[in-house]
Amino acid sequence: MTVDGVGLRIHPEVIEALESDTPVVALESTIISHGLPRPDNLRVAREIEQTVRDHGGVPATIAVIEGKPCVGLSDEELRLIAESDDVVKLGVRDLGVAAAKGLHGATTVAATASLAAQADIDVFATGGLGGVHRHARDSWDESADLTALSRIPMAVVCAGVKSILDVPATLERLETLNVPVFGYRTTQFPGFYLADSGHALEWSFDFAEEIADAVLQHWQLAWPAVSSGVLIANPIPVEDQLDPVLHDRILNEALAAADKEGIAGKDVTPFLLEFFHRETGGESLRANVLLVKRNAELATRIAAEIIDAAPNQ
Ligand code: PSU
Ligand code: MN
Repeated sequence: MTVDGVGLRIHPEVIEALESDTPVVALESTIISHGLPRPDNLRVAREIEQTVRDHGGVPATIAVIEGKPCVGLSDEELRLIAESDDVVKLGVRDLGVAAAKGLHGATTVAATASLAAQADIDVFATGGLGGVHRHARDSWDESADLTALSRIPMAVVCAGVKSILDVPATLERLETLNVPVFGYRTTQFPGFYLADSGHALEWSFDFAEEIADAVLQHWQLAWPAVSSGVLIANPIPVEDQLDPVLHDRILNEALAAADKEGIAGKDVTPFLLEFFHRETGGESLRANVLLVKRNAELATRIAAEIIDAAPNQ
């Protein structure tokens, strides 16, 4: 049912899609294991995959199974990532350790983009990107998602970054790292649960075709000086966003709780996400599911346009 590549297992459906110019969209697995609450996470993971299929694409959810980086998972593997307590969160630097120790692992945006690029996938859909944490001046806590995107030519569709982060600092770092940020039908950087983070973007596009064109031109013109990714920011519609008053209250409580409990390192993001899901009584989950599916749809359309513009490149 699956094929072994060099160090990577690529699902035959994904190989076939890549060979036949069918849009392939990479999906991360940390959102399943550490970003969404059980038991909804498995259902949501399946729905995200189905969204890609509904728009004519093939999903490639990426994770590490018994030490093997896998691009495209069986339903049984998706269930393992969603339900097992033995799934560790893996950044790029953890991939070698996980392989050597034969661990099961869920990949962050950084690790997913890295493995997707090795499989020749160009487009990746997620919910929120990691970024610069608040008080990073003291903690030095900046997600490796940012440096990964500075080196991996991947078009990443997200709904911004969560307000648990320092949003303007994250945007500044993306500039330094040569990662362009495009707003899809918005001139404002989205705030994940909220349509608008309050920070303006320089570039906005209204059509997937234009985004694909700009992405391909970026990869042509920036190379070989840089081979960076592109961030496409797709806001949740205002009518579907989390109530801003509820959002601000929970955010302050979450940050205070993390501080009080001394949460540090890779545990910070999962802690804050879980706090939100628990304390908003399902509202944050509703918004999260909606925005990830919208991102999966847009990513599939961009992947199709990239193929139209540069078939079998
Ligand atoms: N932000 C979200 N949901 C998530 C994550 C971030 O809104 O699930 C996950 C992603 O996998 C992201 C990772 O790559 O957290 C970033 O973790 P860290 O801050 O430890 O780099
Ligand atoms: Mn961190």
